[in-house]
Amino acid sequence: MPELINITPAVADSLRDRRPVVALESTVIAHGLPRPQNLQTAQRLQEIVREAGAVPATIGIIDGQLTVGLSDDQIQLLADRADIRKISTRDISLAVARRWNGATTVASTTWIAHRAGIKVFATGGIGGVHRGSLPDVSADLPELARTPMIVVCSGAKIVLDLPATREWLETHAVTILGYQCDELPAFYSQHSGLPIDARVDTPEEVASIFNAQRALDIESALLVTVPVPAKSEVPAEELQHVLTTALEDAEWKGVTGSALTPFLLSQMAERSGGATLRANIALLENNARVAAEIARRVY
Ligand code: PSU
Ligand code: MN
Repeated sequence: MPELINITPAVADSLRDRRPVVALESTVIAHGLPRPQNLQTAQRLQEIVREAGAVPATIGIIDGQLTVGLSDDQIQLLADRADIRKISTRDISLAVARRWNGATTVASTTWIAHRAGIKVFATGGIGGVHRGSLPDVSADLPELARTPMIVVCSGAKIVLDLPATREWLETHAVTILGYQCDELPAFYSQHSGLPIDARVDTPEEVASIFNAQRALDIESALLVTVPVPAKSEVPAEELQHVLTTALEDAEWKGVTGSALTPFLLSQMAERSGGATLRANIALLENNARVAAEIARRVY
């Protein structure tokens, strides 16, 4: 299996020398953000990780190769082409056997990054329990429940049923830290009204909790939730309106499965005049920086 994972030299050298590495996902590039902001953001996230003293490892699938540390050309391919598949954990074997080009979600990025030996992963918002009539639970959740890794995010995406998502994580023993905050962030907003398990104020505190988890052989992820920077937060009233409209649209058009999250994100960006898009990019950048600072304290 390890031969199926192609770890590029810069990342492999860092892992061997125990220097800090931060994994980044590619679904946000291919399906989460519009062009051209998607490519710009992917490049910017890598720069931010480097500036903060860690090595970025953007993960994706090129011609069936699970790749840890995509090159600039490979990132561009995932950003530009319209036929890039969204690969969750269940699709990894299909992508390998059929030599697909694919973008990896939080679930599949976590799966691959852990097997490559990476301990810290930064993303925007994780998937979770969807609202609506179908019981639709993102594969991100079970993957977090069975992978010992630090995942830095701004909570679960606001399109989801946040209380149900929070309950799911509690049931499956995923510890949720609030990074310099006292409640669970709600993606484009700083506030959800939902509890975290503990507040932390420094990367050292995150590292010490992760070390305790490792010593105890706890198999689940440590979720570090970071609020969107205040100046980029979308005001609650504005958000509520675009969110309700996007959810109704999805229901009418019958959008389900892996197409649902990308549909809702793009609808909200369009209807908010780009406000949700700016918030999404700001929180992604901030999370990449926090993740790099944590990675420097985790060995
Ligand atoms: N965070 C963002 N934008 C995104 C995603 C996360 O800021 O597009 C992606 C992640 O890859 C996550 C996926 O795993 O959305 C969830 O999709 P689904 O609900 O279909 O599992
Ligand atoms: Mn789903």
